[in-house]
Amino acid sequence: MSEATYSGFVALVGKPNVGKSTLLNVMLGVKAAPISPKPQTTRKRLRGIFTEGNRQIVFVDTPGWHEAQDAMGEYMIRQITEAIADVNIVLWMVDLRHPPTREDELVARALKALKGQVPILLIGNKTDAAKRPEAALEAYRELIPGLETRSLSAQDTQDDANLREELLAMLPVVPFFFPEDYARAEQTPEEWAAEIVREEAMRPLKEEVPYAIATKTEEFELRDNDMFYILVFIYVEREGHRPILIGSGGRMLKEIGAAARKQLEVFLSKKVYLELQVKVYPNWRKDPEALRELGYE
Ligand SMILES: Nc1nc2c(ncn2[C@@H]2O[C@H](COP(=O)(O)OP(=O)(O)OP(=O)(O)O)[C@@H](O)[C@H]2O)c(=O)[nH]1
Ligand SMILES: [Mg+2]
Repeated sequence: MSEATYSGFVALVGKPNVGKSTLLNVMLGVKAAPISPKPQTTRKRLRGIFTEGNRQIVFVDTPGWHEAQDAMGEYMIRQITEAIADVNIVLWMVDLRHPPTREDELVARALKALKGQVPILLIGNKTDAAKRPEAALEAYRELIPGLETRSLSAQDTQDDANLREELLAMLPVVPFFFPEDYARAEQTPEEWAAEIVREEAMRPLKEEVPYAIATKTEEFELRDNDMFYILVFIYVEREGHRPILIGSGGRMLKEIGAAARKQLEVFLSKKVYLELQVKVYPNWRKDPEALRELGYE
């Protein structure tokens, strides 16, 4: 007799930079999503699959909720609203280092419409760095009264394991959505490589340049010498961004490449030859057609 299976979708939602992708990665035990100290790192929703025995959680990481300024922003908001349309549990993540901001209020307004239809758990994150976490959590709680709340540090694997146990216990009896041995994130190696390059490129860049970047993997192959050859194009919005990204004597681009290659080699367990090429795609963020070409469709 086959055993019953428990399974469901859990969306990670909240304003930019609260730690949604950090939580996803720790929950999965692999680096699936890019993370950075800058807001609006995640641009696409990403499903991550955790399977243990007869229970499976499909986590859905989403971009940070903000007021869209251009076609890229509108795409990101659509990614969130589509992601939460059909999930079993919504985790609303907030940053306990400070009380709610206008962006948290924006998220709360949108989530209020879901109340009663789907369980929403308010997750207060970054307890490790918060001065007055209880007071902050109380202020967030007032935005949508009556929610269940948890406080944690997403960087703490034990905190995450505790939350995962709770979530596993909340799942309905349904067949698994993904095979037991399915990869932990629903993403091609090409997509992942492009995201890792974008993560590493965002790190040293300042002001609007990190947001003017898009990355796309053009080649990804295992060659005869048992090394992966990976070619990634980095698109910028203006000719003036090109020298900023390349850096004096090519130093910045070299450092971005070295850091990304290191991550790719860990993931692929093989040597990687990573080539980066910088391209200009004027005003791509404002152009829906350009977004599609760059993989945001
Ligand atoms: N101190 C502390 N920092 C954290 C914690 N969780 C995440 N961070 C940091 O917060 C920053 C943002 O983390 P992300 O996981 O990229 O946040 P996000 O919510 O996915 O951000 P967007 O994709 O931009 O919406 C990074 O610098 C993380 O290292 C935590 O528990 N404690
Ligand atoms: Mg993110």
